[in-house]
Amino acid sequence: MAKTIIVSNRLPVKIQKVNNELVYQPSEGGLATGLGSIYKEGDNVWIGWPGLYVDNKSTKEKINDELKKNNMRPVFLTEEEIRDYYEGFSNETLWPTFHYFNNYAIHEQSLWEAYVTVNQKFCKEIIRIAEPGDTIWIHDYQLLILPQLVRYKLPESSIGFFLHIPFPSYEVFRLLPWRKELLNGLLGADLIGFHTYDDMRHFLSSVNRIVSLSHTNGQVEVENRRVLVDAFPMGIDYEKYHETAGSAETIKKEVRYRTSIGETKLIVSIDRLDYSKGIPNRLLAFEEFFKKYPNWKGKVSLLMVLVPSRDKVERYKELKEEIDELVGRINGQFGRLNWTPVHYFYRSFPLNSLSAFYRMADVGLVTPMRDGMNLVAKEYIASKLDKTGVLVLSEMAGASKELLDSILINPNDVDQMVEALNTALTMPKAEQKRRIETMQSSLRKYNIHHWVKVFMDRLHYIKERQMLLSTQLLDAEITEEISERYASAKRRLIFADYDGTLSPYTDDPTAAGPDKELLQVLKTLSQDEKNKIIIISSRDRNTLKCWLGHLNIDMVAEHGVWLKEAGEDFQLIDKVENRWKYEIRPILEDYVGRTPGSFLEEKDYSLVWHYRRVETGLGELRMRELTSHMKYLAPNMNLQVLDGECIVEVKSLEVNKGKAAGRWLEKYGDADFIMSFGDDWTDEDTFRVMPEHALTIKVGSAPSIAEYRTHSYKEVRKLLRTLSQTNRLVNNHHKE
Ligand code: GDG
Repeated sequence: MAKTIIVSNRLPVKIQKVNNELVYQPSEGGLATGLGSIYKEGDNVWIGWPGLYVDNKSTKEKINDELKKNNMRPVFLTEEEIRDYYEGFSNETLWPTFHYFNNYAIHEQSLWEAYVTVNQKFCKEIIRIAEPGDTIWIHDYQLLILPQLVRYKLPESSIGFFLHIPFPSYEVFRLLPWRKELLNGLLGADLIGFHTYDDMRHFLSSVNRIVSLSHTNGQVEVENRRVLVDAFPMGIDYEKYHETAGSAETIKKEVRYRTSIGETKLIVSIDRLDYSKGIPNRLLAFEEFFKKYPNWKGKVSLLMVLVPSRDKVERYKELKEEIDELVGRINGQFGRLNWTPVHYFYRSFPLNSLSAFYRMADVGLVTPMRDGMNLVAKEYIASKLDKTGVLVLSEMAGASKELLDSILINPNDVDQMVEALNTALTMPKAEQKRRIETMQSSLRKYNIHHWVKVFMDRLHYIKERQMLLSTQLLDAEITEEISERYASAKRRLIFADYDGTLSPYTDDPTAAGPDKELLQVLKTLSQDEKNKIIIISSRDRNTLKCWLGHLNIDMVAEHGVWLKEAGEDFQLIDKVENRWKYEIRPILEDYVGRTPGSFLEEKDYSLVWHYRRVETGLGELRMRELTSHMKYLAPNMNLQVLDGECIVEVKSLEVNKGKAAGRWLEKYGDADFIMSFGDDWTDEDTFRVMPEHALTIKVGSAPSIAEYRTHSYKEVRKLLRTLSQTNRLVNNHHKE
């Protein structure tokens, strides 16, 4: 049976050596809880580093066997790998960059190489156990290139990736020397998830600018595979936090803590010690708070838990010293014999203690400079059984997008934090209750189990979409069938669009003329008297004539306004009303004026605004503006607005490619082989008029009514070449 393979840097277990014995403790993290329901089932498995350095074989085997019983597989790391991949590239290059502390980031090739090596190690372990049909879910910034490594080895596999930390804006991400490799690595996944919409759009913009792939509704075409990018705000195990807060053990602890602290009001903050968590700013605000509101002295304390983390990294040591100093300064300045302003703990606590802190706290203070989500904010709300308490939350945390009933602050604004503390401490109970209730009902619904389900559903969705698209692919078998039909036909009609179908798109549309290969294949095909080749393009007639006029082929220019049979001149299809141009031209000219790099092209029966050379992003913005502007005007003026490859074209509804193609279908009603190629949605009009026995072939992956699909113009050429040779082979055969 197909299984799910979870992959993360750390396994959901803590292994420690106590008196030379290995002690296994399940990890309490939200991710472990959320995915627990998955990896513990059947053959499912979790792959990760067990979190400690193991130097001998027999211990490795022991760990291996023990973990196997609990559906886990270890990836062991050498001491150098722990230093360079984990502490180095992951925590000293990626972590600071992704949290906008890019001036803290180190850029060292040797660390990058270790990162690649360890990702390969993870890949090997996946390959060892993955079977066709399995789902692989990779987590977080330590494994950014793993999706692509797995994709190379298992091209058909179903791979999801979730990033737990923020994805920075393009301007920051681009600073990384390995930016391309990192993006391509991620794009090996089928689904890429982020906590927030902002992270997702930062990622898509980097993909667009760095690896030149655009997206439609969060879907990116990567080498003929559709990748879905989406936001999945991670939830917590709501019931667990809610129930723990009501447990006898927690209440017992609360009573004990309260007895030693006394009846002061309490503000609680809980974080891993990290510069991204905004701890010094929080302390500065707390200091300012007593200066601005001295009447709170003696009446409120801050209970600050900092969980030791990455203490081998210099930055973290420095931060620890800075915090120690600030706490000392505040306590020294304001403290009294019977009152401590900051209760500071540099260690971790069991869940019950944490829960007691949440219960006791009048204010939850969460002030990161950047945070992917921040689960502490959510846990604080879930633990408030009596529904009193106020959350003060940084708008730089992903959680701020959901917890709108908290007091949102900018962690760089000390004055604002001071005011927020005062507002929180004086907020009427009824108001507190209203806010907590609203947030609780949302957290209850969007919990960790919901998060896992939605992610998995989306992964299955995109896999199904990919399959749907790939079933129609023009493969070797279908090509052979087409060749046979072609060979036995008496009269053949071949309709083909030009740009994007027979030729690639270029930066300069005037430079997209046919190359030797294309001219040769068209020439060979058109020399066969059974063939009629018709190029149906939106190009102007003079360009088409200049590029292809010397061949024995028919042509349709400007979407069907002009028709030409081989050897003759272009004829106007019908008299078409053109007065609309007076009204529309000034609007398009206005867009040209506002958009450097864009230009207006005037065709006989249409106007085209080009933005191929406009700054990336600006062009798309103006295009959306212009199309919505035009789509509002168009229906009343009997016009059609087409948004194609870096163009917006406005034309009369009376002309279209299908109407033009109809002329040939009528004239050559006896044709027993009809084939039509096209890549954009104007070609759908051609497909639509084709008789049932015709072969319709879409180039690219956009939705289409065509029967078959190819990835690019190259395959169209290949097919045409095959047909032109079929032709020759058959003729030779007859001659023999
Ligand atoms: C990363 C992203 C994102 C803390 N102290 C103790 C303890 N904790 C638990 C908390 C909470 C967890 O650790 C911390 O989670 P956060 O979300 O606050 O932060 P990161 O560790 O940086 O996590 C973050 C997260 O991934 C998930 O995607 O939200 O943005 O940076 O659950 O309760 N638990 C116990 N004792 C402690 O002393 N038992």
